[in-house]
Parts: sequence; structure tokens; C-alpha cells
Amino acid sequence: MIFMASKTPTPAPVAPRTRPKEADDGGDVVLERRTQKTKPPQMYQVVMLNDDYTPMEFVVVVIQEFFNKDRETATQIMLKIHLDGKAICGVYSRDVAATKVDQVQEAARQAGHPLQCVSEPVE
Ligand code: TYC
Repeated sequence: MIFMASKTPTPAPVAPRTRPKEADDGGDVVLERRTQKTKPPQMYQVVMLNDDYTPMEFVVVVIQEFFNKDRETATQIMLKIHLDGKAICGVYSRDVAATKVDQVQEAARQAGHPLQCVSEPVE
């Protein structure tokens, strides 16, 4: 049997169906309001403690060195510790605060002073 080319005409392409054009609404975008999911990270304060033996000058230098305070601010913080028993030297992320505590304690140990400081979460 001989096959002939079909003479059936190819249907014309059909335009995709689109929604009827609506009047321009001005382009305003309404974002869905959602409650925030991520909390800011917990911060830690490094608190230095008073003792009866560490020289005031040593404490001032430590505060200047490790907490980046000028001499006047460092002296005020040292005096607050001396008078109140403790004071905050700085507030940092957890890892940075822990490093500050290590640095202070290592400097105090090397110098033979009993200076202590601790890191605690900020309320
Ligand atoms: N009380 C100490 C003194 O009279 C001074 C001092 C201040 C010690 C602050 C520790 O964190 C401190 N020599």
C-alpha cells in the first residue's frame, strides 16, 4: 500500500488563555506580616570582682588592655569594683566574653595576683 502525505490541514496555534486584563491597581504590594522567628543572640557581661590584694594599677592596666577602655574610664571602673565589690567591664557575644575572662585570668596568674572575673548572661 502507498501512503500519501496527509492533506489534513495543521490546526492553527491556539493563543494561551489569559485572564482578562484588570484595571491597574497602582502596583501596591502588601507583604504578609509575620512574627519574627530569630531572636538576637544572648549577650554576656564580663564582671570583674574585687579582692584585697591585686594592686589598683594592675587592674586599671588590665581593663585598658583587654576591654579597650581609656585610662580614665578604666580607673573609674576599677574604683567601682573596689567600692562595690564588682563592676561590668564590657558586654560581648558568649565566645568573646569567655576569651576576655581567660585573658584576664592568665594575666593575673602570670603576675601572681588573685584577680578574678566572670562572664554572665545579660538579663
Ligand atoms: N581592692 C584592691 C586594693 O585595694 C584593688 C582592686 C580593685 C582589686 C579592683 C581587684 O577587681 C579589683 N588593692
